[in-house]
Amino acid sequence: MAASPCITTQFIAIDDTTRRGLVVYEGSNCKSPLMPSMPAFSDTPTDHKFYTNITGLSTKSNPHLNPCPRSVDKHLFMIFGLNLASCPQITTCLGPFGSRLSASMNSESFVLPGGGMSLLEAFFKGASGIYTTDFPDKPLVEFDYTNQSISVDKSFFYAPKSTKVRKLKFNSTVEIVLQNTFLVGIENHPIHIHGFNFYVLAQGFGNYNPTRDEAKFNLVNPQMRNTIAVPVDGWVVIRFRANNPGIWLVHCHIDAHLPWGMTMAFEIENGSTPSSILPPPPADLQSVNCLCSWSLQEFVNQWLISFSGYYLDSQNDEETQSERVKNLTVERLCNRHVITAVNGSYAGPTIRVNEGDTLVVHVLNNSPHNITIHWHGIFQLLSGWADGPAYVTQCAIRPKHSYTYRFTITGQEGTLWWHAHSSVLRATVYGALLIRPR
Ligand SMILES: [Cu+2]
Repeated sequence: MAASPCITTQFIAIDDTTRRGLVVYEGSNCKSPLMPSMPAFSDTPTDHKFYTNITGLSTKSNPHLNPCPRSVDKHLFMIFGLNLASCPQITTCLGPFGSRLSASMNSESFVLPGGGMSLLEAFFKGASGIYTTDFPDKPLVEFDYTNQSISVDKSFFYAPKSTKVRKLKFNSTVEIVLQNTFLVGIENHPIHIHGFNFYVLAQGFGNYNPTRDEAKFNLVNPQMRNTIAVPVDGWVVIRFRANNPGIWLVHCHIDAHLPWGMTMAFEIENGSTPSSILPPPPADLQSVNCLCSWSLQEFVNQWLISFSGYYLDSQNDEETQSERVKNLTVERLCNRHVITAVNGSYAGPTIRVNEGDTLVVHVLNNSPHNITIHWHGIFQLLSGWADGPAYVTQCAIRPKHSYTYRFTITGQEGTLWWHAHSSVLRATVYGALLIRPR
């Protein structure tokens, strides 16, 4: 088995070594296995062929499967790409034209809220001034999204900074065209939706064309995902049911692109029955940092401590996990780094649960950074307070403070992961979350 990275951007250095592993069966006398021929790092057609050939499980092999919605209440069209932002005074910025890199969805560059509370707290309290609900259903201006010349067209460089969300009715069915663009940078973007799995109906290249491309929809056994890599020069159509009230972040999962603004959020309204209304927050929500401050300096400092190694001392308990997040000095390849890790380990502890379990995780922040933990791919039905993205569903846990994540894992099983969702700390603060059948 051999593995190499798949990367489409041309502007950053990558570790381009090939990893090889050898499995030797008992009784085998093969001494010199053949090295498979590997695709180029940016071989999008091969990558695309692999991903689009995956189909979903049948209801027989997945007892939790809800059928793909056949009708659509709300159609959205989202474009995304990189942008530039002006450089603050007395600062040197290393982006093109001396500017700072930025990013957007539908030409809105998302900023995390100030104002003393998270988006979810503002939703719960009906507070105004934290966010607005006018995220556009489609790009305000239509253009040739996958025409390479737009990457150098200055009229597309800048996107306004805003905290705009899109309201959705409880239980409505939503279809989204995710359209990649050639804005400033040319790159594959893995788009993640918090709180939901979605069906992938079709994927393709160029600009999405409903007349031509709806015929390609797989409504029989589509892939079900929580994150989809939208290829360079390509698009993906997804569908899901908005059956969970609260605020759910949608963002590119490349570490830098989220804080640059390739982000939006859904506000899913409460339903009309007690079982479809977001419950009040847990009591310890107030112990976290509700100044909601967010600065680029924090981002830059934390970037510098990322990408290193660790040490593990897991205290696995199937029902209650205690995570102690702190900084460690580690040595890898003769270099010494300070990194942030959980329970002294890299990767962090594996959490094993059964479907239907309630998981309780106490996070004690002994690191010098604000931190939160996200449970990637967990539906968080009526437990949005435990979802974790900083300043979205909670304010960050300050150094020397704690917060308890408590949620019931309902209707899903398989291998997921947990990771920090504050700044770029997920580069070292993460681990596996294994959900076994009940
Ligand atoms: Cu991205």
